[in-house]
Amino acid sequence: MHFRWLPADRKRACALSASTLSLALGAVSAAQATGLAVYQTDFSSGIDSQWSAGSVISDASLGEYLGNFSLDGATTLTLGGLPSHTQITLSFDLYLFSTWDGNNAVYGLDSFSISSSAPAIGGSWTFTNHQPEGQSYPQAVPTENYGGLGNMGATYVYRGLGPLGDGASWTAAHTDSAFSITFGGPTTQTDEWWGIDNIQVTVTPVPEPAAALLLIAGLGALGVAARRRFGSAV
Ligand SMILES: [Ca+2]
Ligand SMILES: [Ca+2]
Repeated sequence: MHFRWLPADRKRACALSASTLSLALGAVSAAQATGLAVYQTDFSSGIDSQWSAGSVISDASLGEYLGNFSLDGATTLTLGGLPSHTQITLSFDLYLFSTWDGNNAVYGLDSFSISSSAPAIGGSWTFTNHQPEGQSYPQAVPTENYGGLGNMGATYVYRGLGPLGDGASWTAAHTDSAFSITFGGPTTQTDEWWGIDNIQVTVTPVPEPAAALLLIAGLGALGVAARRRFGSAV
């Protein structure tokens, strides 16, 4: 920012005002952007009462996770009393066991789905853990992708099963004080199984009224200071 047409004292005042304003706005936008964790578990302490089904499985390489669900199994996490918020974000890991057959018409479809009270967080996809069978994920069936490990029967670990691929999370506009998410659901097959782990739900809080009032008060104080410094011309 340049103030070369102003006297030196006004340059300092404007620079101070601009930096103070940007700090105030920055504080509000940071509060808006920061996610507030409302639920998280790695199942190392067992299963919480918010889950409708599942057992904690202890695996030598995966540690504790919630499982084992057959292809047509399901479990629902229900959260209530969420603080006022504008967005909700979900992240979780998915473990696939046995021989998932993806889009194979004979041994499939082997699919996994999620559905939630935030419609934008949901979907159904096929998975395979061996080629040459194709899977739809991260697209919808019947899209063919070949992301299998090439090792039939290998445990397929998705660290962050997101809408656009591995290593991602789900975010949706959401304001309700309750949120529920169902993992799994009806399928035509039952002969593979899966588990989930490292569940995290965060919300983007509505800016506190106090923060907004503080910003307005700060802007008012800046205006008073400017009038005192520059006289009544403003
Ligand atoms: Ca775990
Ligand atoms: Ca199968």
